[in-house]
This record gives sequence, structure tokens and C-alpha cells, in this order.
Amino acid sequence: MTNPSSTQGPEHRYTAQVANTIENQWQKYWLDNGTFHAPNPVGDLAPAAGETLPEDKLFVQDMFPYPSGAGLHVGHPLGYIATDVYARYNRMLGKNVLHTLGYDSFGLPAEQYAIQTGTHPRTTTMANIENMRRQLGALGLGHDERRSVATTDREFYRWTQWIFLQIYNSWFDEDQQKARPISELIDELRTGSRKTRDGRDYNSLSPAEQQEAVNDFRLVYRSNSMVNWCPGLGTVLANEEVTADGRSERGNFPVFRKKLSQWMMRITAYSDRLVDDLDKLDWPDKVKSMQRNWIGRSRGAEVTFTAGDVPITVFTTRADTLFGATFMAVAPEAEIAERLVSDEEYGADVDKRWTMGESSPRAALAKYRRSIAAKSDVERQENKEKTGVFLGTYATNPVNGAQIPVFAADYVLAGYGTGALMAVPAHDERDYEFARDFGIDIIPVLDGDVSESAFTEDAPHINSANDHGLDLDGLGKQEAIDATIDWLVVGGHGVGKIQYKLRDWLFARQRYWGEPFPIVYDEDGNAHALPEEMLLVELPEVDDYAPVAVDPDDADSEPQPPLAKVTDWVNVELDLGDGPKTYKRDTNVMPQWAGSSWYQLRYVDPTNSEKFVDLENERYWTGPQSPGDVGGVDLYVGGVEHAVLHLLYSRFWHKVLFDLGHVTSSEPYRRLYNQGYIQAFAYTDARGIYVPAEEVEEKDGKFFYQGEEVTQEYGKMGKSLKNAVAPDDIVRDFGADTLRVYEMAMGPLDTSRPWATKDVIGSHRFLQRLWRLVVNEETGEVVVTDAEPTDDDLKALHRTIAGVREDYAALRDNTVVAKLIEYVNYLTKAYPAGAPRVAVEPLALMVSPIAPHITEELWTRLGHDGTITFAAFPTHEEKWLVDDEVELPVQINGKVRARILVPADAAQADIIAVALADEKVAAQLEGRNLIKQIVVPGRMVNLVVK
Ligand code: ANZ
Repeated sequence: MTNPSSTQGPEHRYTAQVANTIENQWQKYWLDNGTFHAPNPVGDLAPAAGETLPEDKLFVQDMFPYPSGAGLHVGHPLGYIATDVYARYNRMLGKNVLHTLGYDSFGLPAEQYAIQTGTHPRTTTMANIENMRRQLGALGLGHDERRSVATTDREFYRWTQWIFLQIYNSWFDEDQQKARPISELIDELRTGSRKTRDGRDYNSLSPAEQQEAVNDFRLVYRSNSMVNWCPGLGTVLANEEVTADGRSERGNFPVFRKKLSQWMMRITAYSDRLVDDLDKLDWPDKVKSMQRNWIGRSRGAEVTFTAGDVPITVFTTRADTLFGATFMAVAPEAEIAERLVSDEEYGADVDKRWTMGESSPRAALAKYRRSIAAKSDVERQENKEKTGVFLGTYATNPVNGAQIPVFAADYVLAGYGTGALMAVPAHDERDYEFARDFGIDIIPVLDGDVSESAFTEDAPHINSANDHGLDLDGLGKQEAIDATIDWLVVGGHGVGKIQYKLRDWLFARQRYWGEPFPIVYDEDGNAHALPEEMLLVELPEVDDYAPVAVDPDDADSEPQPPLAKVTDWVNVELDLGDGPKTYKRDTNVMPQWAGSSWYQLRYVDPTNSEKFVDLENERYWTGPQSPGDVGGVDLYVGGVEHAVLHLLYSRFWHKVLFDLGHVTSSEPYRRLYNQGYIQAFAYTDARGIYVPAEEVEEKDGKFFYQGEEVTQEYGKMGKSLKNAVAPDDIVRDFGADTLRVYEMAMGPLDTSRPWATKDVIGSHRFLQRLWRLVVNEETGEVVVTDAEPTDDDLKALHRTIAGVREDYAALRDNTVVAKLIEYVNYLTKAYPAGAPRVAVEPLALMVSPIAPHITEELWTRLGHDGTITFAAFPTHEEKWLVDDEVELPVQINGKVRARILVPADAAQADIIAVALADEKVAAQLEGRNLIKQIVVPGRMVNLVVK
């Protein structure tokens, strides 16, 4: 679609061509003059001599993009434009505004591309960044380009490795609830004021054992953990990357659950702080609750049952339902299953559904384990069909001595709680399904109906008393839980306990395009962290980026990362304090989340070669603003899809850095805003193949492509859906300002909306009208006059100012545009031949955050020097906001019977007079006595009659 106004009309009309010329000029001006350079308190970016640092500052940040080769479509910059508008508005309020955009440039796509083509990922990544910079640059985003970093920059990932070392060299002190340097731990272990994890005396250990004892505390540690191993891709995968049928989302290879030694980060140490500090953040409730659920703190109890002489401890949030526990279940792979499984044959009376057709529990357990090996946790939790085998063992319920069967069942997760549960089918849905399928008793202990499904609501307890002092009958939930836990504690059967769903962070990937670990191994295989001075550990150049290929179906294979092949890099001679020795480098790389876990801090001090960020710069930009404030970036805008992983990891890293005294803020992002998405229609033909959306025509509610009817669907925009619209094309056909206005006007920023190229012209026409208020389209002359504005003008102006100020501050740019359109229309109608300058200049200022280029141009034409960027945003005068007349409801005996219009400053007596004269009021009063008349100023008139 082209813009008709770009080719026709008077010479000085605002056309796409004019827009493009102006836009290029001003973008060059901004760059040449460093217009968006925000000064720092200290260091390279400190103000030049004679300049001062504004006290008031604002740090605005976007979730940075992955520089994909596909380039941008018009949906991508929605959030970037909104933050730019907000940043520009705040510059006009006199604030020092930090706004830039970096690139999250490590990661799989560049590496996959390298594997296919042999091009180095750095080459493709840099080219993609260049292309994105060009595309975004054309939109006039006011970024401080000096602060734009890429996570693949050597000067960036040096510090990512440095932060890794900080975390590695720390431990979490439970008593102080904070990270402390590992050296302080060693002191405490030596003096005996702290015990090793296994309780042994530190000083009696061998040096290797001491090392081990210290490693047990580190915030980074190696663990043998269950991972999703995908031999076909040669790497382990996150749960999210595995499909429901146990295959890799990319490549569709089999994925196996396997125990592998992996680097982990102890994020779970921070569970409580990560939950509790959410209350201090200005974030969408939805995101907060997603984080709460992800961390999943449950308060409950651990209860110990006994099976012969084997104790089975379970975690339960409902200790009060103990009398309804009719079986127990353990995770099939848990070690406890091994200890519980009976070596006897199944008795003849054992239900056939319980045995998988085997004659002994041991054989049944082995068979069962094989059948579930490939399932992920998510799948196991969700699977509707409950499966399991009887272990041939019975356990004693501590409250009533009942003998209940113990099963291995895969809906029990090995990694949660104790890996064992007491099943209360009457009141737990999963237990109910299992009991129903396996023919186990369902005993209600809450007064509700359990004939069809579990009763999970609150109700008084029933069937819940024993002869040993526990009587819950009639009690409500919390009282009963408290009473049960007290009883269990006294009898030594249990303790109160808090559980978390959060797991430690698997921090290693067997890939190439990521940050190498600053870790080496000595001859005995002991890991050593490199000293800071040995950073950067540069990613070596290789010819072959692929992981060593292994048989995709070989579950017993081990990952062999691409870096393992670079032997002259892997083997190094280093002096780590005890003379030169040969070491082997760790060949894993960090996950893509690493760089994004701290990039906001590098924006603050991008060129600092001494520190990752200077504390004084950090304090200025992200330090706490008031007592109790957690600090952080003032506004962070991005998609809700990052609600957990990225935003949890960055909070974790930030808190460690805070604990160690490297930053003054205890949270990375004070305020978070999730923008919606620009969506689009896509069309498929009869074969289900996408056809180019822009060539589809609509006739009577049906859609046609080259004469054939096609089907419309609505959703994402993307190259593969053939419905992507490139910002470049819209900029070419209408100008960047039009694109900006259109995207901001489409709807509230936090909702998703459909793109419609045909509607873009509306935004363009608005800018043309704005242009005409300053420039005569025929002659090019400036048309504003020195006439005095009328009262009506001033009212319209000041109302607009007051409204848009509020809207800009609240990121309601769509209503800003609506108000500005109204004001432009008002002036256009009132002054066909030229409006008063004092009514037009504030308009240019108000539009400039959204449409910066055209307003720079108009500002110059109106006779101002330099950029509009720092011109003061207009302020309103209160008196123009007061209405001359107000409408008041008239209530008679509490019911509104009429509405009257009175002068805003009318006296009470006059208001009553107007009210009584009103026809409807008069009709109501007829034949009755008025006994009371009250005027609530500005609000209403109240009459009482009898
Ligand atoms: C008895 C009971 C009765 C339970 C009842 C719930 C309802 P949240 O709240 O998510 O923390 N559970 C314990 N360990 C488990 C494991 N390893 N895998 C799967 N489920 C496990 O969940 C805690 C509840 O989940 C616990 O409380 C336990 O079932 C189950 F009416 O115990 B409950």
C-alpha cells in the first residue's frame, strides 16, 4: 500500500517524502550532537567541565532483543517506541534520562546457522545487529548509543564471567539470609563457629576433603542432577524445550532423563527473599503471582510413617487430613522406593491392577521404571491416567495405626518435598483418581460429598479423632492443621516445614556460542576458579561449531561439547599460586540467560574497564530513592513471556551483587510494565498453505487470494505466516513519525491489537493537519499569528495540557494521541487561516515525544534554535480547567429525579431556586410539603418532602 498523499498535492504539504527528508536530517543532528547522551556522576561519561549533572534522573529500559537474521516487523518496536515516548517526555520535564538498547547476542540460532553454513556466529551476529540498528535508527529512537552493549562483546562477557566468579566465591548464610564471601566461611569453619554440612570437624579433614566441604556451601556447585539429555542435539535441554511426548522441540529427537554432573546455581537459597521482596515492587500483579507460583512456597508439615523399620517421611500441606490417608506413594526413581520394595512375591490376594502382571514387587518396579523413563516432570504432573505399582509393603498411619499400602507412582515427583506422599483420595484430586483406578478406600474426613470426585473445599472435619488426645472433629482447616502438627511434634511423628517448588538453576550448556566458564580442572579433576586477573577467558575460534554427534537413540551416551574438541585451548599451563601446572578448561558454556541477568548494570557504566559498574554511577541511576525503596531501573518494559525465568534470574544475580556490596539497589527493576502485542490476520489456502496477506481481498465478509477463497486466522505476525509488515516499508511510505503515532494510537499499551496498514493513513493525516497549523502548504510560509487567544482557546489548550501530562506519565499514549487530535481539530476549525502562536507552540511541544521529527522541524520553523528535546513541557493553569457551568443531580427523598445546570460559582439559594423551578422537580413536589433542602456544593441538591 502506498500513501496517496506522498505523490500529490501542494508543494509544501507534509508528505512521506518531506517526512523522510526531515527525519534523516534530525536523526543526523541528534547523532552529531550527542543529544541523547546521558551524563554519569563519575568516569568516562561524566559531564564535561562546566556542565552539571541534573539531580533528577530517569532510567528507562526495554527488554533487549536477540539479533535475529529475520529482521524486524512492525510488532517488534511497539515497546521501544513507548519507552522512547516516555523518555522524551521526561527529558522535557528536566530529567537526566538514560535510555539505550543492547543486544542479547549469544544463543542457539546463530550457532545453528553457523553449523549449517560454516559462517562464524560472530559474523552473523554482528551483521544482524547492524541491520537491527539501522531499522530501529530509522524510527528516531532517542538512545544513548555509547551505552549500547552486546552480550557477546568481549568487554561485556568479561564481566559476566567476573560476576560468575563472585557468585562462585560466595555462600549463603542462612542466619543472616545473605550471601557472604567464601573466605569468611573458611574462617568460620576453621574456628569451629560453623559446622561442615555433614557435621564433621573441618580441621580434621584432608585438604581435598576441606575443599569438598567448602564446595558444599558455594552458590555455584556441581551436582549430579536429572537432566533432559538429547543425544541427537548433543546437549541437555530445559524442561520447556521438551515436548509432551518426550522429544526435543527443535529437531524432534528423543530426550532421555539422565543423571549428569552439571554446574548449578543455588537460586533456592534466595527463595524467601525472592518471594517477600515482590511486595516492594511496582510490577503487574499477574507477573508477581507467576513468580510466587514458580517459587511455590508452601507451608506444611513433614510427617513420618513407618513401614516395618523403614521410616517414610512425607511432606503435606494438609496434615489435618491424616485420618483420611488410605495409601502412600513414592516417586519411582527415589532411593526410598529401593528400600521399601519387598523381596517377597506378591500375595495371592493382591489386586491384579497393582502388579503390572509381575509376580514380585521388585520385577514390577523395574518394569514400571522402564515405562516412564522418557516422561518429563510436567507430563507426569499433568497425565490424567494415573499409573503405579504396589511395592508389597504396608505403612502405619501415626494417627490411627491403620496399615496402608505403599505404591510407586509417577505423579509423585522425586525432586519435590521428600519424594513421598500420604494420599488422601477423599480430598485430593490426583489421589482420588489413583484410588478409583486401583480400587483403594476413599474415606472422607471433611464433611462433603466424595461420591463423584474429591471434595476440596473447606468444611468441618469428621471421622478425625483417636484415643491419644487428637480430636479434630468439627474444627475448621487452619485450627485442625495447627492442632495436628502440635500433636505430631509432641509424639515425635512430625515437624512443621516450608517447601519450595523452585529448583536450583542448571547453569551449563554443551554448546559453542556462549560465555566460557572461568574454571579449570587439575590433574585430579578438582575444579579451580580462575583469579579475576586471568579474565577474560575468550571463546576460542573453531572451524566446527557442532557438538560431537552421538547416536540420537543412545540413552547411555554422554554430552561432548564443541569446545572439548579445541584441545590447544582446553589444555593450559597456569600458575594458580603454586607454580606453573597444566590444567584443563571447563568446556561448557553459560546459558543464554547469563548476559541478560545483569545487562542493566552495564548500561550504567558501559566503558568502565576497572569495574563492571562504578558504585557511584550505580547509586545515581538505580540506587534506592527513599527509605525502604529497593532501587532498580525506573521503568522496564517488555513482554509477559519473561515473567519468570529472565526476571527471576536477574533478581537473583542482583541480590547476590547487593549482598556482596557491589550495588546499592537490592532489586534490578523497580517498575515493570508488560506491553501487549501487535497481531495480524493471516490467510491459508485450501491446502493450508499461507498466502501473502497483503494481496488478499475481502468481498462480503469472505476472503480471496488470486480469485481463490482463503481462510482468515488471527494471531502472530511473522515471516512464515506471510503477514509480516516491515517497519522500513511503512517509514518509506508514510514516515517514521506516522508509524510512531499509529502504533501509539492503536490502543492501550498493555493490550494486544491487530495491525491494519490501511489505517496508518489516519495517523498521517493528523500530522498533516498539525503541519498546516504552522506551515502554509502552498507557500511554505509560517502561518501562526500574534493574535491573543480566546478564552475558548485557552480552555481547550490547558485542558489538553493537563490531560496529556497525566496520560504520558501513566504510559497512556493512545489517549494522549486522542487528546492531541481533538486539540488539532479544534484549532484547525477555529482558525482556518492561522492560529495564535501561543496556542500552537505548546501543541508542538506536546506532540514531540510521540512524533519527534516533525515537531523538531516545526519548532525550528517557529523560530527556535536547536533541538526541541529539552524544551520545557507546557504546564496548565488551573483556572482554565474549572467549568463555567456544572450539572447537578436533584434528589427527592433519596431518588434522583432531575438534573439541573447552574453557574459553577452560583450561591446556594440560587441553586435551590433553579432546582425548584425545574419541571420534573415541580411535578414531584405538587401537593407535598418541602421539609428540607440541602445543597452539597459541586455535587448535588437534596430535597426531602412529605
Ligand atoms: C496430603 C494431602 C491432602 C495433600 C489433601 C493435599 C491435599 P503444594 O501445595 O503444591 O506444595 N505432595 C507432596 N510431595 C509430593 C511430591 N513429591 N510430588 C507430588 N505431590 C506431592 O503440594 C503439597 C501437596 O502435594 C502435599 O499435601 C501432598 O499431598 C502432595 F487433601 O498431602 B498433600
